[in-house]
Amino acid sequence: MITLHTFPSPNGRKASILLEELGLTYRVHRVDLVAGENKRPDFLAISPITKIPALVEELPGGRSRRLFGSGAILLHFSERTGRLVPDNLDDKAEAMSWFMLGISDLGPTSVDMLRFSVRAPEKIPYAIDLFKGELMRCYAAMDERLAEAEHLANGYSIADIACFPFIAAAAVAGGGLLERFANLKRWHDAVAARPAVQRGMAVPE
Ligand SMILES: N[C@@H](CCC(=O)N[C@@H](CS)C(=O)NCC(=O)O)C(=O)O
Repeated sequence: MITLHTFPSPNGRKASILLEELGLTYRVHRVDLVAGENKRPDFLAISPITKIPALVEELPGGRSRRLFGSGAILLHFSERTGRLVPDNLDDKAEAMSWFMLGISDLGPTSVDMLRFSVRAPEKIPYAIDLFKGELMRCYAAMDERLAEAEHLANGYSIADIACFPFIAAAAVAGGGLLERFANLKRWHDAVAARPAVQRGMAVPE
């Protein structure tokens, strides 16, 4: 059995979308980040950085395996099942490149943009302009790629899952993002229509 420790956020939803796409049975433990549940010793033992998503897999013989971070979770299960990642080395290289853009550029930059433009007590124009510019670079790169390809790699893969929740969050936040990037909108709407994505986006309820 798999227990997913998560919270309603884009990083958490990458993990739940993946588990739904793979049809794996899992239970959900909602970690209340607002109440600081992520700082408790039992959660620290699963996620040393005290961030969700994290996951525990019970294995035969009473053993268990932990995984923390959306990137590690996506890579582990795609490798274990041989699904959601292309076999062909050229296609896999493309998939890994977009996967890493989602994990190391789009995700952190989206969070930093929110922090500096909304949450910061003092609005620092340099920081807001910097993260806005970086975010536009991510959106423009994805939009250009999606002008020539249906998905970020050749076929739906963990690259799409690594990026989708942050694009969905930006779409919900407004600001006309999807109106400015037509290919990104077409891709967003197609991914959002997948039943497994809809189930994963609703976790935790
Ligand atoms: N690199 C991690 C980042 C995870 C992350 O930032 N999680 C946030 C919620 S989206 C969190 O747990 N924040 C709690 C905290 O910072 O204390 C990933 O890709 O999963």
